[in-house]
Amino acid sequence: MKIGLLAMSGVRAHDPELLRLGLTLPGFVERSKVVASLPSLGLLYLAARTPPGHVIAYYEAEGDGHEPAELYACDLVAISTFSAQVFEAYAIADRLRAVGVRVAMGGLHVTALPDEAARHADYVIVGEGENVWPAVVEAAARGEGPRRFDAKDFPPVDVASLPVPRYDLLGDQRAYNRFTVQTSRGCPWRCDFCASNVMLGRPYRKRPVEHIVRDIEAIAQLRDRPFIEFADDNTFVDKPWGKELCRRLAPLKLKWFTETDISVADDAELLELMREAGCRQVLIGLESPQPDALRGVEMRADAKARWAPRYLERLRRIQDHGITVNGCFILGLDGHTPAIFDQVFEFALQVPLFDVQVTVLTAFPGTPLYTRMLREGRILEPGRWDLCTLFDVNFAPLGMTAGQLRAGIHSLAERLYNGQSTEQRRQPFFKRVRRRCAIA
Ligand code: B12
Ligand code: SF4
Repeated sequence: MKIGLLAMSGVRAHDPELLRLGLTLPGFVERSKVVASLPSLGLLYLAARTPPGHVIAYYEAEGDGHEPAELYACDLVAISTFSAQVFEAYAIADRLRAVGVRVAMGGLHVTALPDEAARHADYVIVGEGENVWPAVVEAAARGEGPRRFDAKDFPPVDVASLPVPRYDLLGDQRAYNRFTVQTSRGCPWRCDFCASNVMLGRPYRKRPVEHIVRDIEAIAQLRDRPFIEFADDNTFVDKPWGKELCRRLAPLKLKWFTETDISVADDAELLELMREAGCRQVLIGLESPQPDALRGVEMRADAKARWAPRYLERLRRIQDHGITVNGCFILGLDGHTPAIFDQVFEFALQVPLFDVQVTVLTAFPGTPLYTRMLREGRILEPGRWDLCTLFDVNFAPLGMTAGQLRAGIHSLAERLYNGQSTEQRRQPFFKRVRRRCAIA
């Protein structure tokens, strides 16, 4: 069979005012530009698990109507879904099926809502794909009719036996400036809004360090000095393993970025090793500078509410080690009033945070937050998955109106990302790094 893997690429946002701001504020577009060109790691894993005897190719679509023509010559097309682009993916799937191409759909959105996806796909896959995919390919090769595959009915994915993702399929047609590698799957915490962790419902699992190095070396065969983005939920949960990882990465002379919780700040040795291993930035979900607004958000141990009172000193400690922080705030939490916009702005400058990401509270399907908001009648337009962008408001906040939330994020974005604030947030970091270099 000829198999096409289709990733929906780019970032999504509908709010016209934010889109306008995005065009004029460099700090706002920087990260979106960088991340928009990341390939789909999930599909590259499936490619590596495809049984022999099939021809396989990787494609990307920027949106509905932009799918490559080559897909129509495939026997089977596998589409990976996030909520924000799922309607575009469904439209493409419908067109492919209309001309007889079989369509398999998996990923986070489909895992949460398999019945919805079954209206648009021949094969719907729930959960992690690696051990299910060979059965999907065989079903398609036999010409089997529509069917659902659940990862629970297959052996669980052992992260110690993951293959090298087929990075070689990416070719040269897109300017991929970063590559994703996973060092771990899952997260020990349970934030009520988190779509990535809750969805797959598996415990935190870390990969053998030598496999991570093996995957990075595979990327280095294709690109000189690649920038690596670890596509983890929370990389440095296990500190001794994290240190071992950094020791193995250091000789590779890489630059990398990852997502982690703030507990890295409490281990000076780890921070030192991270910097020596090429860590350029850590993205940390702070969610709110206000501990009260965080109460109950992390459902296992109220970790974020407990951490928040010491955010300032811990963030400074990370940046003092020469690693920039991208601090992420969620606006519109139940404990937030319109005062939150000034509080976030002041906090970002007080640290000062090298990068800041402000997004609106988003109820992704499958999350505890979504179930609660639906029960409370607070979703403004139920089923509008295209609004699950992290930038579009689709719920009624408690401490302000939806309009105040929209206006607040607009003005906050304008204040945070203008040239003067960006300079104010970044300059102290550069000064400290120069001082460190002079001392060393
Ligand atoms: C890298 C990344 C991106 C890249 C994606 C590149 C790409 N084309 O895949 C970019 C930067 C483009 C991106 C964009 C967006 N992202 Co993003 N992103 C991530 C991140 C950090 C890692 C994803 C990843 O690589 N995971 C590792 C792989 C191995 O897992 P996977 O993709 O889930 O695939 C496995 C299974 O799902 C399954 N599977 C997946 N697809 C298929 C298909 C078939 C046929 C089968 C059988 C199985 C299968 O098998 C795979 C292997 O086990 C996650 C956070 C996270 N930790 O997951 C957020 C995350 C996925 N992103 C998110 C969001 C909200 C967005 C945006 C909407 C942001 C925006 N405003 O634009 C956009 C979506 C637009 C779009 N193009 O779809 C949310 C999604 C929530 C949801 N339910 O949709 C997440 C979970 C972050 C979060 N916690 O909020 N993102
Ligand atoms: S700490 Fe991050 S990855 Fe872990 S559950 Fe919370 S939001 Fe998700």
